[in-house]
Order: sequence, then C-alpha cells, then structure tokens
Amino acid sequence: MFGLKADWSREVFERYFTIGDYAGGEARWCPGCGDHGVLSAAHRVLRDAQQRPEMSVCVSGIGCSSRMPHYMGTYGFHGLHGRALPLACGIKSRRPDLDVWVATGDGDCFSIGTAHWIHAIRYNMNMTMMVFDNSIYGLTKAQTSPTSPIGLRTNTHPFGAIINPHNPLTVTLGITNVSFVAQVVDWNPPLLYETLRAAYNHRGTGFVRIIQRCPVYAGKVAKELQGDPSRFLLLEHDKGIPVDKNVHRQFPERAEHDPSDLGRAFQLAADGSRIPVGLIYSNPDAPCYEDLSSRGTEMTPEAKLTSLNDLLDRITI
Ligand SMILES: Cc1ncc(C[n+]2csc(CCOP(=O)(O)OP(=O)(O)O)c2C)c(N)n1
Ligand code: SF4
Ligand SMILES: [Mg+2]
Repeated sequence: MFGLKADWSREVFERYFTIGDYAGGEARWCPGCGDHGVLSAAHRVLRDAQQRPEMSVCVSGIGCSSRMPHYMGTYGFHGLHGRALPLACGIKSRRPDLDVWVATGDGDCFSIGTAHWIHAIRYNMNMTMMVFDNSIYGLTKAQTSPTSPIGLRTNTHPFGAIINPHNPLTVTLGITNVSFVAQVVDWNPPLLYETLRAAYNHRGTGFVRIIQRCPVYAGKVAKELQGDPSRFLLLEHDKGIPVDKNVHRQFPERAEHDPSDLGRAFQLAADGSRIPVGLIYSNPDAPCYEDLSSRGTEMTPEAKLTSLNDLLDRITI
C-alpha cells in the first residue's frame, strides 16, 4: 500500500493491482477455445493500465463469448442477445468516467445486433469493442453465422453454408464517424495484447474483430488459417500496432500501411486474397457522442430539479 487518495466521497488505499484483481469466476469455455486468450489479454491490458477494477465495466450480449463479464473482476452486465452495444452506450453516456469493454460474438453483433453495431460505430463512444468471430453460433451448438465461410457444415446448413460471408471490416469502415478498426487472431498473444491495448487507449470506439478458434463447432475454419500463415498480411506502421520479431515469425507476409488512410484501409479490407491483421484504420479526432450527451452529469440533484422546473416554467401557460 502506497498511501491514501481521495475517491468520490470515501478514501481508498492506492495499491498495485495484479492480474488476479481483474479476474472473475473460473472461465468455463471449452479447452482450446480462443476466448481464453482474449480474456487473458484484456486482464493484462487493465493490469498494465493500473485501472481500478471498480472503474471498469464489461458488457456483453448472449453467446459463449458473451460470458466474458463473469470472468472479469470488474463490474459487468450480461445482457440480451444482440444488445451489448446499446447497453454499453447507455452506461457510457451516464458514466463517461468508466472504462467500457464490450464482448460480443459474430452472431450477437453481425446478425441480431446489426442495427446497434451500425449506430454504435457512428456514436463513437469511448469504449473497447471486441468481436469474438468464430464464424459460428457456438453457444447454441453450430448454426450458420453471418461470417460462416461457404461450405461450412452447420446444423442450419448440413450440406454447407451457401452464400458468401459478410465482410465486417468493409461494413464498419463504411459507417460515418468510424474511428478505429483493427483485426487480429486469438492465437498470437503478443499481437492480440497490443491490439486490445491500442483499442483501449484509443479515444472513441475501438472496434477489434478477433478471428477466434471454436475447436468444437468450427475447428476446420481456424485450423486452415493457422496452418497457412501466408493467408495473412501483417500491417505495420509507426502509427499502427507495435510488433516484435515473435509476431514477425508468425506472419511472413507484411506491408506498410498508414492507418489514417481510409481509402487504402478499404482496399485492404476488401481484398479477398489476404486477411489483414493489425491496425486497419484510425482517426483519433472523430467526435465522441458522450462528450455531448454527458452534459449535466456533474450537476447536483438540486441543480437538476431547479433546471427542470425552469424549463417547465418556460412552457407553462
Ligand atoms: C432473442 C434471442 N434469439 C436467439 C437466441 C439464441 N441464441 C443464443 S446465443 C446465440 C448465437 C451466439 O452466437 P455468437 O454471437 O456468434 O456467439 P458464440 O457463442 O459463437 O461466442 C443465439 C442464436 C437468444 N438467446 N435470444
Ligand atoms: S463451443 Fe466453441 S466458442 Fe463456445 S466455448 Fe466451446 S470452443 Fe469456445
Ligand atoms: Mg460465434
């Protein structure tokens, strides 16, 4: 313990927070599930930021990945299917002082939650948005998701998925006021950590699509990708995600990409021949909705009542 520091109306002890302080209940995901790595990376980001656990909240929808709030030692809200983002935006607009982490799946975000995805990106509230994309509905045991590749056999398409998957990157890049788009795989811990850290430190909605292994229901998808690193293109730049030689070893194909170049970001996202990993687009100057919507949160209850009465008096006849 290092001493006393004022916090709201009470005094708290300042101390060093360890990974254990950010961990919640024991993670019940299947062995080999990529979600474990994402959880560890998020714990590390918070530990390295020394954010107080009670100043963070993890919000989710429904799905295997959406169980994340249970495994965080922060506040949490396990919401309804597809509704992680409106919950997160609501929390952020009333409590802009809290860190908000969103955990959502490819079904949760790109299917039932599509409308919220579009609007939340435009609102650009300061939060870290992790989309765990395993190309399948995992929790409900293998239905086709919007990102299931053609030919993937699922319970809803037993002879294989029949239309091309959604491209979440081009969709997100096309939304007005988009401010941060990154893509990463769950099986490269240093890149995963650095990407989540960059999203966390970015002011605005840090959209991170995490290509995630579901060995139980979509094992073939990730296995093919893991077995062929030349499918990926690692994006590098001074303004991008920091990478070291361990990351280089896993990604032999690399390109310089300035993340402020939206046109090039689109090209990279749309190019079906390579899967970009790293920071695809970033605009730190995009306005954040909560800067406007949180006006008045600092007012006392008495001041709020007076201002409400003034307003009503103005329209009284
Ligand atoms: C309104 C509603 N519709 C459908 C469901 C059933 N359901 C629960 S999770 C889920 C899909 C989860 O897939 P995804 O978001 O990709 O998460 P994963 O389990 O793969 O991590 C569905 C369809 C539900 N809980 N609520
Ligand atoms: S079903 Fe798939 S996504 Fe769900 S916990 Fe198991 S491995 Fe992970
Ligand atoms: Mg899924």
